[in-house]
Amino acid sequence: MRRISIIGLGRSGEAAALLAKNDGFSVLVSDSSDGDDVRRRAENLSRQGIFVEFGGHSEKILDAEIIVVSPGVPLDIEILKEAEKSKIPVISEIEFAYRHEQGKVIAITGSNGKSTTVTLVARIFESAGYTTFLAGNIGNPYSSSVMKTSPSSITVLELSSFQLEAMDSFHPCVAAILNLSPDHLDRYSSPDDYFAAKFHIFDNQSADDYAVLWADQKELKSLSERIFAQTLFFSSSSEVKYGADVRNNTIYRSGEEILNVEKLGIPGPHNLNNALAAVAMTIPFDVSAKVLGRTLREFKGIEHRLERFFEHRGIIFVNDSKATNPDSLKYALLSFERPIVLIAGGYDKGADFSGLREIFSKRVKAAVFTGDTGERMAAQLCDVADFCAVIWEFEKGVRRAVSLAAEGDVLLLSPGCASFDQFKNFEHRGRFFKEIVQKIIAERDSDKTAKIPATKGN
Ligand code: UMA
Ligand code: ADP
Repeated sequence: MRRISIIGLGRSGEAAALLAKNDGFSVLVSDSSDGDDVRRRAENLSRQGIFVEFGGHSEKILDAEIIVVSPGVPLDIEILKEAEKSKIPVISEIEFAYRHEQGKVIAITGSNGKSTTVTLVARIFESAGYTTFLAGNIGNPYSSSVMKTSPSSITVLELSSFQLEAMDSFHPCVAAILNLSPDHLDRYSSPDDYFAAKFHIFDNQSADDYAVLWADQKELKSLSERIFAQTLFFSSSSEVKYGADVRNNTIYRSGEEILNVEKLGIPGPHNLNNALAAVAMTIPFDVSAKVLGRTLREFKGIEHRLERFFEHRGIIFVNDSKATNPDSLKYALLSFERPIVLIAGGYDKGADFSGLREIFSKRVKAAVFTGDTGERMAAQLCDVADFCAVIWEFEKGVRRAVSLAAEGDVLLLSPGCASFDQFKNFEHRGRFFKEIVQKIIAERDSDKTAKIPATKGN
């Protein structure tokens, strides 16, 4: 029997194990942790005849003809070095799933805007009548949906830099890099290393395929010389012949009018770029201007991305928990005209926040820095905000920020950092933030009510 080893028993590892079992492999899954989530998944897989080890990676992994790695597993761990010595091929979960793909793949990467753009692209193709699957970094492992694909289906894949490592035959017919800014410096030795992982998205493309790039970013424009596919550009500041641009405040697709910018359902300059990227990606397919325009109007974005979830006494409350690097925080600050009371900070990925000084001085009325990066962010930014506080504990930080907001302000959670110092993930942080805000407001309102003397009845 053919043997396969899978490293990491998170969402990707579990899905890859089931796919491999379905292929007829004898499957071993190995996880370095022995936490509750791993044990729960291990129980599920064991019931289906899949062998699982946890609490460490043993040499048993090497008794396989192929090793599949989950995205969160760095490729330089000891057991993978052993695998390399033994010449056992190591591939990513995405590459493994792709080997089962029956239809076309649109793959999207970039430092920011991936989830918003893949969701929008999937909506557009669904509206145009295509059988569409949405998978990858967005949270649905590709291995879970790939067996449902058919020659006429389209899979829209969100790919992180981690997922683009250890690729081999992966070949999307449309591949896009939305933008590049430094991130994940806890895993990569330099921004260039991280960018290089992203460039793998174009590796297997040929002249029949399409590469979609942001024309306004110099590094991406110059990349087009190294691409074999046909290039489609998108730009909000200059005209492009093939691709998507803005003319007279209207979105165009290769010269064809699509929608007035004011009617776009998602706010902010960054979301205009995401929408333009999505428009460019429809060029190789049969998607009418009418369907495209309607979907761009109706799509209102996704949870935890500049999500206006509440308005109270003239203060707008916004949850941007998915802002996990300095660039996404910058765009959040650019998206509001009102004074901003900001809650930022979180898990330390080694990012540098000094590039935000100018925008801070213009837009931030008060900043509360929380979590592991709080002190460092404060050292880089406090002197340019009107008011600044450092409070490690998230809930206490939110309470302080709410006390600083007044009518006409935006109270914005846009951490600029990952969440793992105090939360399971960015969704957990965003949901907690929304709950705690409602609780604080309810407490304040009931306090005020208690202080109003009861009116005398007659
Ligand atoms: N593990 C090992 N050995 C190691 C390191 C980790 O066994 O050396 C184990 C951990 O103990 C854990 C498991 O690996 O049990 C976790 O694997 P994973 O981190 O790959 O997590 P998954 O649940 O499979 O989720 C992954 C993506 N996670 C990461 O890239 C960190 C999810 O992206 C993705 O949605 C999912 O696959 C489905 O494709 C999340 C993410 O944070 C949202 N992505 C980063 C981001 O967006 O910034 C890149
Ligand atoms: P990703 O999946 O790449 O993390 P998301 O769509 O989830 O992207 O958005 C993550 C964060 O980045 C949010 O705070 C969002 O407001 C911001 N953002 C979205 N699109 C862009 C963009 N094109 N450029 C910069 N920031 C962006």
